Amino acid sequence: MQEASPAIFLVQPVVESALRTRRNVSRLFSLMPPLGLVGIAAYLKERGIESRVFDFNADPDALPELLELLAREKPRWLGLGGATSTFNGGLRIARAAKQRLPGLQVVFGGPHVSALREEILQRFPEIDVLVVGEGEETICRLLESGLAKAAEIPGLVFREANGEPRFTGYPELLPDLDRLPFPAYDKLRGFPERYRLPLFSYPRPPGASIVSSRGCPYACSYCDRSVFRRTFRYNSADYLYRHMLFLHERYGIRHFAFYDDQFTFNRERVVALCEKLVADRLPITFSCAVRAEHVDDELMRLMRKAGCWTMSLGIETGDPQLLARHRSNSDIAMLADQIHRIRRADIQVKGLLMLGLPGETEQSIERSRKYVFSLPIDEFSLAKFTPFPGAPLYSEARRLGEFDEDWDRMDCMSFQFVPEGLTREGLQKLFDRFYRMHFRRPRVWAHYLRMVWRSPDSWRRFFRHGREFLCFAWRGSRD
Ligand code: B12
Ligand code: SF4
Repeated sequence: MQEASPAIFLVQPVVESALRTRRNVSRLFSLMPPLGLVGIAAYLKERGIESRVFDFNADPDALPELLELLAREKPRWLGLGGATSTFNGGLRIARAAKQRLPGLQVVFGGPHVSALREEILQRFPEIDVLVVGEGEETICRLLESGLAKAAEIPGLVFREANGEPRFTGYPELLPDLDRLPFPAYDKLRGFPERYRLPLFSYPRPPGASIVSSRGCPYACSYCDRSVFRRTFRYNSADYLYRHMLFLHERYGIRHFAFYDDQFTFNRERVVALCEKLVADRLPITFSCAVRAEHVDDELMRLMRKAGCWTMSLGIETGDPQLLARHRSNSDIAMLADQIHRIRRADIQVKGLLMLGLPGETEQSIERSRKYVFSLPIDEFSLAKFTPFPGAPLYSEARRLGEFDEDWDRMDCMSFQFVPEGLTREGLQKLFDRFYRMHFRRPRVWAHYLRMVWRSPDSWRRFFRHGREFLCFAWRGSRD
């Protein structure tokens, strides 16, 4: 049977400035599927609408092929996803595509456009329409009814006859996430082999990332929640188990990385999932991100038994005053206690930190470093704070420091924001010192040594690209 020609090409753009610099190496550290786009592709397919998916993260040189296929298959629509850092990359793809296929209509979705909405249509004439917030139902209705009916479809920003952008309001949230089909992984070229979870974050490949809930009820100052907002909806344990089983049986996935904002927010669901994993002895492992107040000893033990390998925790900063200023429910003593408990449950801990928040000082960085180094954390990641559109701090950033809003560089790998009282060079030095001192600690070396047998594939990958990694570690973060 001949396949129907696609109505839309869905594209995940890449951070273009990173491609030109050493930061491109970060793609070797980790490369994850664009779950939003393949989720939309599966949803459209259920409604009889065909699509193609291009992931420029995996294929940074795919533009000629994309343009060739556009000219041959002539879809009506080009849909682009991505965050702030990939927006300009997406724009360049849209321009080239419109030139190649005049009449092509361009729609953008994802966090960046959901946060800036009307401003985007005002500034970028090459974009025809935006999908704001949860995208599945809105894009489906747009493709079925066309731009002429845009005013009747919630979740869009479109141009009225006078050229003024108009937001039709947030769409009703999908009431039951279990009704969503599994993402269309088959639309990703080379899935799962070409995709890779972050180095040392899994015991055995292949791995896959999953997002099994939407929204977060907290309101941290640095976090953009313009897509799923402050609700919390989730897949049931049964759906999630079937999803994992599908990925295990169809693609041989052996490690699952849950990228939920709040994996354990609903305790019963995690208990039910873990009990099923234990009972059925599925030979898999998983990692997830949790908030310290949403795990307890009993849950940790069960999760460990079910295959939990690592828990990531947002620490952000070890300076109590700075933390209280930026994060809901901050209690660094409780956080420390929970980290010890997770370690005692034999689950690895990854700490997620940020440097350069408004109010940061040399002293707060030192306090943060001492706090983190006093804890049994196996790994940590130190992001350079960036005020993203949609985050509460975005509108205040210019008042609280120096903010160079260069979207291409807003990938948390350079200091686009410098808090009052510090300089960019000074911050960079403190950042380098933090990492240097981290890597001088024997427990850190012991951790990587243990990885020789705990995650041999990571070491294989490391040696295969050793030169690039070392070069990146030495200079990459300063590009
Ligand atoms: C997994 C994840 C990653 C992964 C993989 C990303 C990938 N390949 O897609 C990794 C770890 C690599 C990553 C990296 C980064 N991430 Co990230 N990430 C996430 C996370 C946790 C989940 C994304 C996801 O898959 N969600 C599930 C799907 C279903 O939702 P979705 O992608 O939003 O898609 C829906 C809608 O947005 C919309 N939609 C999306 N695309 C499109 C396209 C079209 C055409 C349409 C119509 C609709 C549409 O419809 C979809 C279905 O409802 C989100 C937070 C979150 N909870 O969403 C942050 C998030 C997207 N990341 C963020 C950031 C800041 C980053 C980094 C810059 C820094 C960092 N945190 O490390 C880097 C840079 C990435 C890059 N190169 O651009 C921010 C983005 C903020 C912003 N305004 O830019 C978020 C929102 C976190 C936050 N709350 O601040 N990230
Ligand atoms: S940082 Fe985490 S806890 Fe805070 S609002 Fe964002 S997702 Fe929620």
